[in-house]
Amino acid sequence: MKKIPGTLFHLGISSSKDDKFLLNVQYRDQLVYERTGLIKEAITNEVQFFFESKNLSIPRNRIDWIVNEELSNVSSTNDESFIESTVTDLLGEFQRKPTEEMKKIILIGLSNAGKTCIYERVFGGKKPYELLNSAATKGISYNEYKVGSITKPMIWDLGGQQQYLDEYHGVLRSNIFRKASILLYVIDVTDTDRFEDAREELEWSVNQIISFNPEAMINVFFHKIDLVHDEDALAAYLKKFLSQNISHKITFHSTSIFGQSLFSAWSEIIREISPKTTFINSILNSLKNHKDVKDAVLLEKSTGLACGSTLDIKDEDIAVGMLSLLIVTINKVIREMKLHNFKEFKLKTDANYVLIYDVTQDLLLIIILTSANLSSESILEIEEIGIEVSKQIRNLWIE
Ligand SMILES: Nc1nc2c(ncn2[C@@H]2O[C@H](COP(=O)(O)OP(=O)(O)OP(=O)(O)O)[C@@H](O)[C@H]2O)c(=O)[nH]1
Ligand SMILES: [Mg+2]
Repeated sequence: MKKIPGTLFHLGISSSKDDKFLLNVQYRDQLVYERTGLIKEAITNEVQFFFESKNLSIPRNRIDWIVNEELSNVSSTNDESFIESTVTDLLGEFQRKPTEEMKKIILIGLSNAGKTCIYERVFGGKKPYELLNSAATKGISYNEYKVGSITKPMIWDLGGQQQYLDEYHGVLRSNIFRKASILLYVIDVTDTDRFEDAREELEWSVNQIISFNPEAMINVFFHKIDLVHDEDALAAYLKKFLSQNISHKITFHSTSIFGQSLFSAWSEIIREISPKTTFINSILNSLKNHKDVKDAVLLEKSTGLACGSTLDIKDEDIAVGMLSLLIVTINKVIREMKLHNFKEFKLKTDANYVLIYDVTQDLLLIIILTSANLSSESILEIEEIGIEVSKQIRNLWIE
């Protein structure tokens, strides 16, 4: 509010919808006049009429100056219309796509929790050291990603600064949570002073998403776990503390931009939301039923996410990480040596045998055998099965 010099009146302007403004005038803290839906150019006139009706004569250039001062404040703090219009654009985008293949994922948490880094590490292909100076997200950042044609998550990365959280709790609430399939709540495990705030925000977010979609999946990332000494004790404490008022099932993941934890957490999420997962799993499991096959994994090339796997969840972290590294190296060799397209790769060690097949332009099939000492007939048989299974998976995409 700005005081009108020489009077006891104050004038306030705030933005309302569609680039219109709300004008109000107070006299000794009492609201005495209010007009909504004003265009910018009409405000000075409106103020002048008001004062004329009170038989007060205030020079027009002075009113103009005060109005402009107020307007400049409105536009500098005007995140409302910025963020509201972002959400409107996102929703439009979302509604234009066939919803059965789009999955809306809400990435939310307090400021500085690490949400944007999580996205950039997995889907933006960034290295940890490239993420050390990540800037706070202004409003909502929207990203769409195609995971090996398996599923198309649409990820809303919600800036966590207080002014934005207030918006989410207010007018944007239903736009954000409506039609969302997955809540991905990120908490910075080193930010102990804000554990209680984080708990309240999680509780609120869970209630919102569930009210729109009772089937929604809730995931909590205990993030920046690399900075903690006793990871297991802290995870056990936080599980209890954060879920004290929540009855809906929550899946917890301990994550960090360093190492492989984010990739296995996301692999799990991607598999949960993909309609093709059931088929892939049954194909991979039938492969594993072969007496000489230890495990089978279907890997997405650009992210290294496992779209399907028969590995034990506890082994998957390392195995998927190592396989991704191997594949990056193979691709590099092929590129540098101009060897054209990659078809298959066989790795024999003292103890084991690994077969890698190119399935589609986004997917690789990896078969890990039980032993390196198999007869050449057995290996030949599995190689043929590998080619056949690659075909089956490819058909799943072409149909
Ligand atoms: N040690 C460590 N630091 C991390 C990790 N992830 C993110 N950070 C750091 O945390 C800071 C904040 O990361 P952001 O991803 O920008 O946080 P945000 O949750 O998106 O923040 P807002 O956009 O403001 O809501 C950055 O300085 C990152 O370098 C992690 O796994 N370990
Ligand atoms: Mg961010």
